[in-house]
Amino acid sequence: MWDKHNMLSSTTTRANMLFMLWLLFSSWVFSLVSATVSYDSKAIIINGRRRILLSGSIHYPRSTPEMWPDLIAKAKEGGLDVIQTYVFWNGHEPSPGKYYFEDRYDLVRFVKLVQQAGLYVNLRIGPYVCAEWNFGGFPVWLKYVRGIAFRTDNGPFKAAMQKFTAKIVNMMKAEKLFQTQGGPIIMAQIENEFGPVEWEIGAPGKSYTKWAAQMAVGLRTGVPWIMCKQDDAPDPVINTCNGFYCENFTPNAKYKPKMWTENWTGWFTEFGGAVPTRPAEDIAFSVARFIQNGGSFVNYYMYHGGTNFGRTAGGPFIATSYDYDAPIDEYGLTREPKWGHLRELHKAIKSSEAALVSAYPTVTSLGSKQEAHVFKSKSGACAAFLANYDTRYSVKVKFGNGQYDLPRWSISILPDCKTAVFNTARIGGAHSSKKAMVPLNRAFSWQSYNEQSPTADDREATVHNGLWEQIYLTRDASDYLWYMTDVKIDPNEGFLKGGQGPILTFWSAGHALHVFINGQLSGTVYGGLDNPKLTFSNNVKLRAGINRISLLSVAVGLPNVGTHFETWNAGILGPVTLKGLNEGTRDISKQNWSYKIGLKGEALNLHTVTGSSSVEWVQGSQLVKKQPMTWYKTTFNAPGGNEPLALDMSSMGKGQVWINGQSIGRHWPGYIARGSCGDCDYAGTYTDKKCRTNCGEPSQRWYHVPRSWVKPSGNLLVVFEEWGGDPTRIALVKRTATA
Ligand SMILES: *[C@@H]1O[C@H](CO)[C@@H](O)[C@H](O)[C@H]1NC(C)=O
Ligand SMILES: CC(=O)N[C@H]1CO[C@H](CO)[C@@H](O)[C@@H]1O
Repeated sequence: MWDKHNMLSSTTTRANMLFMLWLLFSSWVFSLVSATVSYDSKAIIINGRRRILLSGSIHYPRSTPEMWPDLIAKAKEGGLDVIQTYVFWNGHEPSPGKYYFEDRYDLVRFVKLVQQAGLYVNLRIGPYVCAEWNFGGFPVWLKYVRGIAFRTDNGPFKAAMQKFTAKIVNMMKAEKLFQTQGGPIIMAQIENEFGPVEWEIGAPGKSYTKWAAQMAVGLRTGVPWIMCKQDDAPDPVINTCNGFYCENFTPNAKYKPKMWTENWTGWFTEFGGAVPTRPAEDIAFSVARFIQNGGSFVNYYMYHGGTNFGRTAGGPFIATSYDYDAPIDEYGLTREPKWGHLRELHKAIKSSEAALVSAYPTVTSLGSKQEAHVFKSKSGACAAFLANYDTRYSVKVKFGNGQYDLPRWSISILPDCKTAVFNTARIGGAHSSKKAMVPLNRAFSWQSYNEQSPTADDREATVHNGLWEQIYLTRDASDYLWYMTDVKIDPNEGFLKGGQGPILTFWSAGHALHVFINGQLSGTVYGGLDNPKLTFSNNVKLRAGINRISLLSVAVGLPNVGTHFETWNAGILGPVTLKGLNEGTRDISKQNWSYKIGLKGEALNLHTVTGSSSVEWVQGSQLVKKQPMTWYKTTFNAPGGNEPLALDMSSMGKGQVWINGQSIGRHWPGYIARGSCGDCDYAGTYTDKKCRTNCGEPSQRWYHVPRSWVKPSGNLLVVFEEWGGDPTRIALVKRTATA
């Protein structure tokens, strides 16, 4: 019953047999041999049945456990079969050997909720995850293991990676969560988009890939492993495609199915960048195009993006919102018409499943830019996809005995080869309404506390002769590191007799920085996603005698992508010079510098109820506004109802926000989105530069306040503001459907 594509060569047959042997062996390891997951050239096979699988990424720490059941239910209602998630190592092992699997990091609970909903799980263990997540998911302590180099043929790294991967696999096994044990996990992923790195680093990369595949397979999960963006994924690991389109992807062996593990539903937002969106018509088109070309597994990255709470955002400069223009928005509400349109697409694909999994497509031309892909099985099932690739013209095509209207850049699906039940460019009107932020008219009553800049003689500071890299000192326990030194100015300096002060110049590896001279803010500089590095070069006001120079270097998320990104520095590495003195230019890099990790307010836990009562706050007419380095606090009662909540922070600059001691993330509405926001025609190849919004406005104005973090009354809201802002204009809003 197979057409020519299915005539297996003897080598592939042999490989298939080896694979079957491997499967038999791995299932033998478990006492429960009831369920199996395997694959062939067509599809993933679950319990003997080939399946077209529609999957969506939901990252458990990017929402709250209270949100999970509803997110999963909406994914199911949207027509998904599989939930895909990464596993976030740095969340699970904050210090070596000390594991954390509670609250938002309760992986077992998340997987079990997916199981209860009747969906499958694709567990992308990584443990490198990229994901715009801090340090790509690696714990920062890992960088300081002796002799380590990440993601290459390196002993200490491989040992650590294997230990964590085995820990997760064993945890899943102990809870019987693999499909072969009756659980929902049908697939696991090792590494992540390593192909491009391997290409760059060569031989050690190649042997690392082999090792990673063998190590993973050796853990005997009983379910297939995948490697995405890894053309040389060794058998039996399946290599899969990531991208905005994947229709032309072919796996590296004829006996592997064509899988698309990251279909980007939108794109992430960076502070300082415009907000990318992707039209629903184009996503639907890309998915239909993949399926019509023989694809059998599609994952939406992201189906729900969520929030980079706390300091989990990677980068540097990744925004707190990880909304991703996904079918379920950051707040857990369906995004229309995207969610509804894709649900219709999924129904059409599922109605065609019998034909799709049992036949290869016959492709015929219907015009210069039009094609029919027909799947006809021996048993009589027939499904057709009629495609119009023309970005400018819609056309009428003849197919079978019928005529079909194909809008430009669209695909119609005919599950019986006769009736077009869905077209990717035709969005039905039945989808529920759009959502908007609606202010809840209640003013907060604020109190303020001023964070003084410390000086080189600070008793808690560490003194070092010369400059230190930032993360080496902070170990990322805080965004903030103070670099402090004293500069002696002779009363005879020329500039003191009128004229400008000397020019202070330094270079920093990033990411943002404030300059304080004798307690006064004398400048703020920051980099951006394209270039986190920054230079400060400005006249500063110095006086005769001792001058206190305090530089606050600020990290905004550690890098998550790039070859050996773990070696990227942050902070002031020098030289630091003063130009325009009688002696000419003085290099102050090599003198004594004092270092202080974090803010005073952080050390005092001002974001908590007990901590916040440890200092004197002022209020009323004394309330400090538009001053840098200010802490604000207020208490409020929760609004009724159950709509998601957010804070409108547009009157503020940069800092961090906490509700009842929990960090809702970094705020940075002062970083205005650069670039141009042009037209957004759904037709034509999508890139993340197309269909952008928010240009000239804050990259992120609203910050999600999870409902489960607020109690009916007496909620403590704390804001730390670096730049200066007007807290009286911070507003609580609810996200709700507009009429
Ligand atoms: C620099 O710091 C070291 C170590 O704290 C100290 O012994 C030394 O006296 C300092 N030098 C100056 C010039 O202050
Ligand atoms: C190389 C790259 O950008 N990879 C990324 C693909 O998609 C998302 C971006 O949101 C990342 O998580 C991947 O790792």
